[in-house]
Amino acid sequence: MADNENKTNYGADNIQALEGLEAVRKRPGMYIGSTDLKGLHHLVVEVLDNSIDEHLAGHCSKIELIIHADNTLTVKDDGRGIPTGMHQKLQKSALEVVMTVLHAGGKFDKDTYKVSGGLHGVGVSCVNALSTYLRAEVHRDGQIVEQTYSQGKPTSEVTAIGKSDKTGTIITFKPDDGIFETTEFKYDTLASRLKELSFLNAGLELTILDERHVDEDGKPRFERFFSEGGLSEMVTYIDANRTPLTEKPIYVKGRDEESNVEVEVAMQYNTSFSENVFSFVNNISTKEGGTHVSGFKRAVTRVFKAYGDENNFFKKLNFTVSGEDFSEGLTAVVSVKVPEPQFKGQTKGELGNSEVLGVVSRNVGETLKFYLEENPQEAKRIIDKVIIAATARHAARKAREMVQRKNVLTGSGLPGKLSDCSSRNPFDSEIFLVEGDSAGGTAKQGRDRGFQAILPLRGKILNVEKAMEHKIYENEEIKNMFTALGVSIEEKEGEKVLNIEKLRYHKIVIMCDADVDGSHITTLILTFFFRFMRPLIENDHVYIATPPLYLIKKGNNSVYCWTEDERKDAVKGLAKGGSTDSVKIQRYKGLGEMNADQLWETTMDPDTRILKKVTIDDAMEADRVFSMLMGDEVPPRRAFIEENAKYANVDV
Ligand code: 0RA
Repeated sequence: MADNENKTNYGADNIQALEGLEAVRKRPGMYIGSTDLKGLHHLVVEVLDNSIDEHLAGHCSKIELIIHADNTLTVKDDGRGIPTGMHQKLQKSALEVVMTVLHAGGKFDKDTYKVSGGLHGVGVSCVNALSTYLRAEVHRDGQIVEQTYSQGKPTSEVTAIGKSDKTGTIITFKPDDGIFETTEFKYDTLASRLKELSFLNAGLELTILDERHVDEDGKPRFERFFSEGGLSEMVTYIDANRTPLTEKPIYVKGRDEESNVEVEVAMQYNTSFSENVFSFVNNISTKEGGTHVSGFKRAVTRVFKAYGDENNFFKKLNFTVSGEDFSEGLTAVVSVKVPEPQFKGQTKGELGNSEVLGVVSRNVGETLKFYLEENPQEAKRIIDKVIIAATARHAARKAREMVQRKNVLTGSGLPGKLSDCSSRNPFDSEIFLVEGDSAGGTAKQGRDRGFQAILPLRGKILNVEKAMEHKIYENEEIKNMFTALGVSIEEKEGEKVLNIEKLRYHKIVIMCDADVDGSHITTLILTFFFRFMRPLIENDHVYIATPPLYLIKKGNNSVYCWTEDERKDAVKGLAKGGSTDSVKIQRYKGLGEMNADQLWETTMDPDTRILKKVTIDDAMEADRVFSMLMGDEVPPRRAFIEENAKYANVDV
């Protein structure tokens, strides 16, 4: 037990018993958030978190994840193993208690775990309750012990099945298809979580094996994630397609004795204009930030401002620099470990613990101050960048105010190009952002004007990844989007926030040609939404229309097709076994090649169209993709587009 700080010998009796598992099956949403794809993956996260806790306690160096051919999943770790001794009060093996009693993960026992994982923190017993089959295998005290379950109930005794000189836990489970909408795991979702975990836990090895996808040599898809550099390496990875201002990220690590809060930060400035702060509490991403992010920003502003003032760098400015000037072109990862985290906000993605703010601010402040003193050249480069940001912000505010003032001056303020719908109820109103005036005209004729509005956008909209902020607010197409949508950027406590209270349409549909240019324009519009109107994506308001690729005709019969397979089937179907010569194939390249009726039928009619919802599963990957697609470096962009050319748009 030498490496266990708390010197508590974790035995079977430390595990507290609480509730039964029926509650979990009755109301799964209450425990794992939802029963959709997200809920399904939450099961994996829940098991993984237990293994990560073993790593944080200093007992686990490797975690293996296996997706089996039938979507059964295995998580294997080399931690201490779930205790298997007799639980005195319950007269059962501790293993059975951990697996079958809610909240019996030991996590609620503060002496045992330095940090508790899991956003919901419900433990493996929930996973067990929601699985038709689960098997736990524990290597501990020289033995291998197993037990199996179904829907949370044991289907065997806790049985010793052999000897082992190792320790660890292997959990294999099959999610209940009577509970989940889908039970098919997504490789990318799981792999990117493992990648993230490898950065957050330097030195921990994580692997994923997908037995569903076997290559030509019969080998299943496999990846290994391991980071020696941790958060600094993560920042370098995120900024792979940006130009850094300094040679290496600035790294901060500290711990507060009193609160037992641990702080780890890596940060680096680059030549771009966007701010990218990713934050985590106990390895869980906090999308809405919280006290740890506030503490970080406070320290950055305070230290840089004091340094600039002391050295008279800001003398020539006739206005004061503000907090946001210090975060332009800043990429940072803020990771804290908090013994009893409190999560707030609608999606519980914001840290609430007030003690964390001071701890982060103090630790980051000290390291930064030291860094600036030690590295005057880098410091000067960063301050110069801050001065440019402040000057640009000044210009941008004026431009933004112009856009917003103009609204008030011109009555309704709606752009002249907008063909609005008659409904004034945002809940059932839709707006189509259409590439080009001509397609805009067709869409205008084809739409249901009751609830569908059309805003044509001229050609390629501004690339916001490269442009200065004030240029963005001066851009005609972007101004039109702000005013048509009814959203505005406001400043609250020095931070820009998007006000979507007056959003005029709850569905915003990007409709572009199904060719390379069209997907480029879609990407430009998405980049704009991602950087300037992200809450619209986060609240499920943004969609992509999918016009068909082909119209297959024979005589009076015709079929629309969206894929190559559909095209082949349609040609065969219409030929009815006869010659295919009389079957006409029309390839649609542009929306303009369809008439108004066809466009309505295939792409706009809610009963028949296919809309793709734009989501941000993984903000880090989305940021990398956008900075790559729209940034300075050409080679990675070309490689990406060549690789993904078939799949018209970027999956975010
Ligand atoms: C309860 C107590 C201890 C560890 C675990 C549960 C545990 C659970 C899982 C789930 C997957 N892998 C796991 N590894 C460990 C503490 C054990 C001790 O103090 O020896």
